[in-house]
Amino acid sequence: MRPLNSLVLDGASEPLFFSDVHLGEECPLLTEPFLAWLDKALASSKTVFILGDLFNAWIGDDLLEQDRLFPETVRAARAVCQKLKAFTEAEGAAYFMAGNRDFLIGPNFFKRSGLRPIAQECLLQFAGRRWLLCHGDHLCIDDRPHQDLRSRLLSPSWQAEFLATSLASRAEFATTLREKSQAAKAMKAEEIMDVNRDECLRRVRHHECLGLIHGHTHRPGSYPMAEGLMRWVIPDWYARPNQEKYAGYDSAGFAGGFLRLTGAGPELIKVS
Ligand SMILES: [Mn+2]
Repeated sequence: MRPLNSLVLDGASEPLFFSDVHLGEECPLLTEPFLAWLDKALASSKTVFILGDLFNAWIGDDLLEQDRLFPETVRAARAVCQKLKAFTEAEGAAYFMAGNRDFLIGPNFFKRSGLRPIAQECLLQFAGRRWLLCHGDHLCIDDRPHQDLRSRLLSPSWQAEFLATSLASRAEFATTLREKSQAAKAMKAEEIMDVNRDECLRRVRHHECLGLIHGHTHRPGSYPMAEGLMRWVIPDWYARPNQEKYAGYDSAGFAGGFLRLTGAGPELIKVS
């Protein structure tokens, strides 16, 4: 299925946006609360967007056909697919944009979930306004090592070669990559891992949009750009590492959220 570069929504139903849920082995406490919120979201809108990093690591759709490797990821993925399939069969529309962790979500996953793939930069026209949707990591141009890795992992030849190896060796690769990325992150300055403001403005001007909606940076909020343009960052999801320690102020042990696009503009909704 070819990813869509643009879409027009008529404004009858306010779309919801999720990103950076990072479901998987590293955060099993998040699966149930997220699935419960997904149910609520699907009941309250006819259009849902997932703008990347739904999973902490996705090493190929054949994950779904087994139970031994990444069992929490597989369990969460099957549940997500089932919910979205029912939603899309009942006339809902659900769109998926690849993040830097789940870019290997492929045709089988799309078929099982009813999700439609959208391109890395996708224009959305809603209620007479144009928004640029992206995951966000391609805007972090000051992080050279990330951009170099990104171009390597997104190349079709690398992906074809990788997918031809065994699931077990792909799992090992993903685990090593994750460890390397965490070690590198600890060494990088905070602002290097954020989007480059000039680049954001360039992309928004290039597409003649009113603003930008993205995830990835884990800095939820709304940020004014030049010329009255706005950049909105969708909330990321995380579970508290130690529920007992934090029990005093958050018994549910997780935090997350989503963005709702209304006729008046985006709204951030945080949940915990
Ligand atoms: Mn990301």
